[in-house]
Amino acid sequence: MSKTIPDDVIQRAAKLREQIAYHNYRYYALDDPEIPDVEYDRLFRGLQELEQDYPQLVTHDSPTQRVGAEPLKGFAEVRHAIPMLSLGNVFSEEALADFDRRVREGLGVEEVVYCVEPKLDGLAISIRYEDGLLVRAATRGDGTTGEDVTQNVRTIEAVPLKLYGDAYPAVLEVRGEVYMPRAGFEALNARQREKGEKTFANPRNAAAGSLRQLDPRITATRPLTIYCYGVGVVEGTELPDHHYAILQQLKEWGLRVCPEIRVVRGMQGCHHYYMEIEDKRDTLPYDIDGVVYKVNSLAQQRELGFVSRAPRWATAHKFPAQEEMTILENVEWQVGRTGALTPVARLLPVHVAGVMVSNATLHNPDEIVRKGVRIGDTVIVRRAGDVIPEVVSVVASKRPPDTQPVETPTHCPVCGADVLQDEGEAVPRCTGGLFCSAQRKNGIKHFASRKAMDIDGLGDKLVEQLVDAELIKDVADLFALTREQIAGLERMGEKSADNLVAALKQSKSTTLERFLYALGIREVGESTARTLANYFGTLDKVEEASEEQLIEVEDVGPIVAHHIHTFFRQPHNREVIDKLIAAGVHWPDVEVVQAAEQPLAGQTFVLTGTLEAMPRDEAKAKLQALGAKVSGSVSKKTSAVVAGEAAGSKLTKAEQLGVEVWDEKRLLALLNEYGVGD
Ligand code: 9MJ
Repeated sequence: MSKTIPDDVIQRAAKLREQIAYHNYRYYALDDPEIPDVEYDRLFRGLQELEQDYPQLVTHDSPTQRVGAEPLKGFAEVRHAIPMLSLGNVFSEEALADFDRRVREGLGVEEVVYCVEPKLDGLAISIRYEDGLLVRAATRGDGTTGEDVTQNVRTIEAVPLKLYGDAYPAVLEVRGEVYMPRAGFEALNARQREKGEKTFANPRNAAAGSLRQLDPRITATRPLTIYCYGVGVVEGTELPDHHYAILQQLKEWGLRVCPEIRVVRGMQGCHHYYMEIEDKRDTLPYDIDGVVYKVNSLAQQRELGFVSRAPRWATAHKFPAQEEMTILENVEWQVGRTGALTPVARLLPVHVAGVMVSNATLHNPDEIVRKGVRIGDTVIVRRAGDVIPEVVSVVASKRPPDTQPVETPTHCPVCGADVLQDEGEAVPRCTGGLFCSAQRKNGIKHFASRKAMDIDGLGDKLVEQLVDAELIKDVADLFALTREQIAGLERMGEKSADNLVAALKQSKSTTLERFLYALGIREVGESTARTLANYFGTLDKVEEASEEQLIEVEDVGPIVAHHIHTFFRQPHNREVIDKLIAAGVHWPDVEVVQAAEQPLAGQTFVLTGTLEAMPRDEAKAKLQALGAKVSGSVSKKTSAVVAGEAAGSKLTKAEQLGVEVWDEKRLLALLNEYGVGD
């Protein structure tokens, strides 16, 4: 016997569902949450508790009922009443011009207005709502028939089980892309690795594998989400007559639509958009493989019609492929500044996104095992943006019979010292220390680099020549170099020797944070070096600090503290530091400002565009000195975006999110207020 439900409980449950629906709408559709996550969780748990006490309250569309069903034996087929389209492709500006010309000629107009969208790299899906309730979700399949993945799609929190509001059509099929954001993908792979389970080669495969699970409880643990970009069957209500307006309408019903979607004029507008998105590609939180152009007017879409399954009114403009196949010819081990051995794949050269690639990183021995890479294998290499190309996976079906295993060396390939891998460490290391010329060379390269001592003209090749010619053994020897010694080297003339001597002299005047960073202490990057400089103020205090004192510093944990402490306990390191100071390397002491006294503590700024008064790096350093964080991307947490000349997408994002936008004058006024303006 189930107990009767008191009226106030019914009302409370209804109220909670209404609140949860509203906050889901704010969070997913508007990307503008009104309440913190903990408050949302409280509402959700409140509803769960009521439903536990009164199971009759549970409805199929309750937000608590995402994962319910038992595993399936297989997926049923679903016929799409309106086929799911495929898109034609263009790969060049010329092909885009052809597409636009065909559209203009087909319509007999001078200029066409397009809706332009990022092309998400996920899985196309169609979700059917009847009277606002999610009744079926199907994959695209061949466009006519797909697979019924309703149980799995119900577990995606960004997909409403019930449309928001009440003005929705009796029947609505929404179409969109289910995808896995990059951060979720990385986290999923990390979890899979920990459990010793299969990892995924890229977010697309991870999304596909997650959506095609027979057990929805597994799908529910996968960080999937969705962006909607179209509709299929619609009954009972007229939708707007322009594509962009339809997408805005979908948002009103609680469906997620990509915020990068715009309306542009003509092929020029399309081309600008392509370049803007290509520029942004690496900073987007999800993978895309191009952009999509769609004629915005539905009347014009109808007029243009289809060629077989692809519409004449839309096309995809693909970015050059970031992944290609090639052969792994050998693996060599590079020795870094701290002795870390990195396996580098020597590849049969292959063009990837317009660049010839013949080397790619394999990261570390664990990754080699995880990917099952053997020498002679056909592998997939990926080159994304400015990052080093990497071997992503092996094409197992192409493995020839005579492949060789990749073995971690037992001795350093450069100096012959033992190679050891500490418990819990991902990388093996050469134990040769400064006896190893590779470690020495890389330490010196780091010391000279732009963000360290910034020694202009002292490039990697020159450091190698200097070490090989035994003109320098450590970084302090740099300052004893004479123009004659330098000019005597291959490919160096008197002029470049003079320039280098001058650059060395100039670099002696530095800052404590640069100097600390330049020392190349393990795990001490730019940001830790800055924190240490600001916290301790002088080199002596950093050198003398105990591990306990170091741990007190923000962002310094026990491991980093141990590395710093150990570094300054090595007589050799102390000697080099003394030699550097004796050679004239100097910096002003840093005025120590306690965190609480830092006037801009807790504030985050984003700098964009060109500043007139000072380079962005300098403005960044000044803001940081006052305790502010300076970030590369705009979010709702950003205190202000400082927009210089020709500011682009970050400015747009700030405007969309309602983040304060400052001009340079306002920034200077703030810096002047604290006496750091110039
Ligand atoms: C993706 N993949 O992001 C379409 N798509 O429109 C967008 N795909 C599409 N639109 C019609 N943004 C067929 C496919």
